[in-house]
Amino acid sequence: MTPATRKLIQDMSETMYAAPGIGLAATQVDVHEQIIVIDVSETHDDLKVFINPVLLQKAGEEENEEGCLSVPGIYETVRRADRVTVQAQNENGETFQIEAEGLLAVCIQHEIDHLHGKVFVEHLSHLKQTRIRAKLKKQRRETL
Ligand code: K2U
Ligand code: ZN
Repeated sequence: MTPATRKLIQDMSETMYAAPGIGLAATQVDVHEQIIVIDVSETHDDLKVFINPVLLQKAGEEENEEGCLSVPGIYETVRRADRVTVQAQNENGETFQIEAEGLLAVCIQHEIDHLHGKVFVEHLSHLKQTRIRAKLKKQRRETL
């Protein structure tokens, strides 16, 4: 773990807590490294760091209302697996595996999507995506 990566993780977790959010991917802060940070705890003191995360298994299905720091103001229901097994390295470079369910499973899938350049709106119907593009365009016009 280089000092630069340690600093990146520090910055990412601060950005996530300040948003406030429950997850953040390095690509969202314009750093193209396979790193995500997640904290779904009520007390915001259970930070999980996943380096080079890989989804080994997905099971079940659940729908959740999702938002995203990269597409502010858009909230839509997204269907995802409700249990996942993910393998990653931690801050000490050790490889670990965890089985997650519920909101943690949703967040892991949401953040790994970001690492692959995907945002949650791409899981929606084309009709909804068209409406969202129009809404974002209108938002941009209004803020200009
Ligand atoms: O990656 C991001 O954009 C951060 C999201 C992660 C996220 C969105 C939807 C569902 C799970 C994770 C932000 O944390 S959005 C804020 C938020 C806060 C509490 C619950 C859900 C979303
Ligand atoms: Zn997001």
